[in-house]
Amino acid sequence: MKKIGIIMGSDSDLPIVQKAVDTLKAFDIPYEVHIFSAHRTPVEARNFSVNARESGFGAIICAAGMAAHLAGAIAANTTIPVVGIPIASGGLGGMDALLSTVQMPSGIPVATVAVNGAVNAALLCIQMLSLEDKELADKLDAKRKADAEAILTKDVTIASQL
Ligand code: RP5
Repeated sequence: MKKIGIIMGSDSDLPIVQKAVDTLKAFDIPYEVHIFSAHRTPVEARNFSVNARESGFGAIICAAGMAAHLAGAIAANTTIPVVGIPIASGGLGGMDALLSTVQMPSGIPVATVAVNGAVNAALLCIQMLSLEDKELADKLDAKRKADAEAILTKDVTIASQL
């Protein structure tokens, strides 16, 4: 199975990024985690991206806040899928990172999830891997079913309580 790269711009992003790691772990997906910054360590970020396909990555998750150019900078140097997580850090509540991550020029796509949307970033990557992996597709179906059942249980509980 291909592995998923998880890159964050700073270790201060880790509390959010941890949710992506936990989601990949729950599905037994191989992954590698790094701190690379488009601004502070651009050479290392570029090297990772340039070598990502031959290193066995199937997709790369990039999490960054503020002037969040990480996902775009990584996407500029690879044609494997890049998923961006805008992180709410700094004084603008993540709107800065959202716009910096999502507004990519035509030709260099970044699939941007919600601000702090780390779980969906991981699930999106798992869904990509599941295209060639029936067992993984079945696990995704089972999770959807379990999630729906959990909500239906809450519905019954709340209807009886209020
Ligand atoms: C971004 O700047 C990082 O992704 C982080 O969200 C933000 C602040 O970084 P630190 O100053 O906490 O290292 O590059």
